[in-house]
Amino acid sequence: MKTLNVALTTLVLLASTSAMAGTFTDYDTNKDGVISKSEAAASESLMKLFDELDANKDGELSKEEFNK
Ligand SMILES: [Ca+2]
Ligand SMILES: [Ca+2]
Repeated sequence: MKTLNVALTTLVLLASTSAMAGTFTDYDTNKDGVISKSEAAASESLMKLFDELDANKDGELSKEEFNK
């Protein structure tokens, strides 16, 4: 059981590290090249910035919009 716990902890740490890195591909979970609002919801801080970043107001973030 101890081994399993260590493995799970490692997974959680890895997951939170990649969330914190916050790269475009991390958020674009369905890999369609844009971040939808539901994908952005994975990050509270991204969600707060979403409307600001969505320059053309189409409800999705392109890579260009995300990198601003
Ligand atoms: Ca997407
Ligand atoms: Ca947009």
